[in-house]
Amino acid sequence: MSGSRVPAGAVVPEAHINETFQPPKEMLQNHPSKPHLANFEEYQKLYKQSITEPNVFWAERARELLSWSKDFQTVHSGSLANGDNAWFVEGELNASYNCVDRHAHKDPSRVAIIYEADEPGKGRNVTYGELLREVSKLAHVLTNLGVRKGDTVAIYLPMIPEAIVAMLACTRIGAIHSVVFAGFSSDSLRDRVVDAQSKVVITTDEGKRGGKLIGTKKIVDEALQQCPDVRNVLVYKRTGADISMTPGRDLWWHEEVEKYPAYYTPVAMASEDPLFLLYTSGSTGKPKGVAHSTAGYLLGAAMTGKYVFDIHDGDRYFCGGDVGWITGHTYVLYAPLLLGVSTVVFEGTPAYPNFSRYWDIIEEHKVTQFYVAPTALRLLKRAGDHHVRNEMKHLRVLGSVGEPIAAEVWKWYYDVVGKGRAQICDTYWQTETGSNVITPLAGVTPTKPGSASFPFFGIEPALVDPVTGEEIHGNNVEGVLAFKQPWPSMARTVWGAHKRYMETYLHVYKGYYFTGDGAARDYEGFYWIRGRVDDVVNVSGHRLSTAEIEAALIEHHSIAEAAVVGVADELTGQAVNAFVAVKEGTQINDALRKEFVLQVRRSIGPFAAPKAIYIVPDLPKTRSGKIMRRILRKIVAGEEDQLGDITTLSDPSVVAKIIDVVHAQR
Ligand code: 6R9
Repeated sequence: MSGSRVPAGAVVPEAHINETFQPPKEMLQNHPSKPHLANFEEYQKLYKQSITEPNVFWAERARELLSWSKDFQTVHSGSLANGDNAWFVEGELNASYNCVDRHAHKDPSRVAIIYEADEPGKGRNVTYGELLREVSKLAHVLTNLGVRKGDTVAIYLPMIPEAIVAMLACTRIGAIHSVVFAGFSSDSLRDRVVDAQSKVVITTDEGKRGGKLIGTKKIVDEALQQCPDVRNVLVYKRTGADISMTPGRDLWWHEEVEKYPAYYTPVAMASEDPLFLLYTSGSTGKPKGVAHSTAGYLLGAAMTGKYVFDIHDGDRYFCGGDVGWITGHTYVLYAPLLLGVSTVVFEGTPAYPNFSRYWDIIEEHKVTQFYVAPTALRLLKRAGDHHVRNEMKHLRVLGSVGEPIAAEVWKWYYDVVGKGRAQICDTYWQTETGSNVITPLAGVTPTKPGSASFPFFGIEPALVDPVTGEEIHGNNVEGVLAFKQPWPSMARTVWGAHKRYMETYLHVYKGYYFTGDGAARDYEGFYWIRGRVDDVVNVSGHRLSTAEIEAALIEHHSIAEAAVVGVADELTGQAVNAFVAVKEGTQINDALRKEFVLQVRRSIGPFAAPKAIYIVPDLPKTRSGKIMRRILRKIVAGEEDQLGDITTLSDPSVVAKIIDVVHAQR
């Protein structure tokens, strides 16, 4: 990556650099009222204030969008350099009160959750009044199990309303939820339960997704064999399967909640008390428990819900993300419920029972905002336009998240799904940022297909020269993306590893928050996210570390060494390709390759499974033993004529052998 200035158009070679879309006229005409900002100039004015007078800006929004049991005096303290940021310091509030009670008090019959089960037609609605009762009862259950303020609770649940209830019940009593995506293996679950020191795990008997059953309780049982500190497992009956219950440890959700009253007084939490942990992959080591604070995180969710997604009273918001990832935390649960609208909780997949599933849900529930990862859009685009047969005339906003969206996919989303009536919001953010950080505001910001457009309030981006660490000023430049100011919803620490937090995010370029992504700023100031500059691969919007997959492979008794690279993939964005050197005397055959794939599925989860396994005699290494993944990347991309200098390898002849293996498997 170069930090130097380049002529207009060169930084963003995409044909789309000059293709600007204004917020669709029809979106504004069909609007139930009007966007929260009058126009782009108003965004620019407010944005400027959010950077020059952040305390004034955020204090006003925090009091407007959140309900406090005790007001704050100090808006912000600390700095990026010291990693001690604190917001709304003396304030006290409760997340579940903000998401549920205040709306239930006004209108208990308003729908909070639209549950769309895996089987079409098998869902139900949960009103704010009901949600308050469900959350309260479960709060009693957790209290009775000995969960106290500051304790973590592991949640291993599929996409059902109870996942929301469980998360909110934790926040009601001041416990920290630690949701583990129900697609993770028992080993991954075990690691997270141990790292977070969770004593209680909440799960289901089974899950149901795309017509298939998932043995969630069985996976929990396996994980807990190595979690001696877990006292209780609370099991929600989803399918009624015959499962084993360990006496004294395992309890049925439905039996427990019957014991307690349907109101529980929310516990007042300090602004900076942790709200939740969410484990995410970095370029090295074990997954990190990213920790978010209460007030700052909630404010980021509410602010982006309001301004990015243009949420208004009466809206029906559908985020297709899973609560096991940050997108599900912020945009299935917190943003829509903080703003008191209805959120769709979808248990299934976009392909079951057919490729019209999303569009049918949108039509049936008159969805106003839809939010999904490009990987799903690529799949649905490929399936054919005839599956998109619904009018979906209530749609105003179509969001994209998790990976870059290619211009053709962007346009398909705009034309075929949105019929030119909805604004596309390509939202860039991360687990660590808590909420959208570079994104259009629906109804306000002009967009270009493939660009995440402009920074959200309070986000001051900098493009940094990766070599000198100097900021690159002006437009038409490219560098690594960093942020110059703290913002309320930024992660506060890595659970039990603050040093790692400092090293990963705040000490890479002192005084900046480092994203790990490369980006360009075009001649008009639009941002274009280039993808990770570290060893993180993005498969279907799921963030994986190559190091983690390599570690999983090496656990296999036949593998001597492994190197994993991300390869461009038409459907999943990137795919995992693994190169392994096996131990002497190992029989190489297809069954062995399958075993290696299984090893990763078991160790991390099915979504991390390598798409290709290449069994090679040796890996390309420098004389100091460093694996040259760059060479492997070139070979799988079919660019073996552009390998560059390989004479620094300890054994340059392995390259030709690896090329042979790759060719033979094509
Ligand atoms: C929300 C989420 C974060 C990484 C991030 C970047 C990639 C997310 C993107 C995007 C291009 C977008 N990413 N949004 N890349 N355009 N609109 O996905 O969080 O799972 O932590 O992943 O995803 O590489 O650094 P997370």
